[in-house]
Amino acid sequence: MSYYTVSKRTIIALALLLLSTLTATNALAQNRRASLVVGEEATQECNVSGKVLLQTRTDNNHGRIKVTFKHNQSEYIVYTNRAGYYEIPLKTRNYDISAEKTMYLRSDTLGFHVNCPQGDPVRVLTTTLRSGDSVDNGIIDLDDLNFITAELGTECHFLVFEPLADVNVDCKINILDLALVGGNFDLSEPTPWQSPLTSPALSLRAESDSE
Ligand SMILES: [Ca+2]
Ligand SMILES: [Ca+2]
Repeated sequence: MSYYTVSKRTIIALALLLLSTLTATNALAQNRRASLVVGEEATQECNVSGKVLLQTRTDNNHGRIKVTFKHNQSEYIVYTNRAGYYEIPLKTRNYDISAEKTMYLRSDTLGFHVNCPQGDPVRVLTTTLRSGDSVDNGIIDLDDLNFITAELGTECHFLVFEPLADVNVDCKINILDLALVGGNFDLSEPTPWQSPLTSPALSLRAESDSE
């Protein structure tokens, strides 16, 4: 009888000890999983890349275009290379994106979600900036037409030449520049960003290398 009692107590004690050990282990594992998830979200980062085109420019010399990714009060700025390509490391977040350059209307897209996936780290974001804002005030209107009209007939080898009036950057200020302003007349910034495209990194790099 005594042997049975001791054994029963021992079994109960062992069971309680085992239960508390399992509970503690499970809690520890849960805490570890939680901290891993938080840590992963905080450090997920990938290269976001794309191209900004300038309307009417076909010479592959787009100059450096400013692209800004904004998240809350933080701004992440990158400049394109002269062919219009950019690449910037960003974390998984929502961003308001702007592309801007003098003489062109700014292009915006709001709340774009950058989600850095495993094994496919690059997203391709492309837009085209509208030309004709020679009087650089964010709207294409009569002021721009008058500004260009005053420079008609001049070419860039003249002693006096106003590059801001040369909308298509062909070294001549003529009817083509006026026509481009006419085509965008009354547009104002921001113009919408083109639908963001998602594509593997290889597509962008292949396109870039071919130019
Ligand atoms: Ca203007
Ligand atoms: Ca021109």
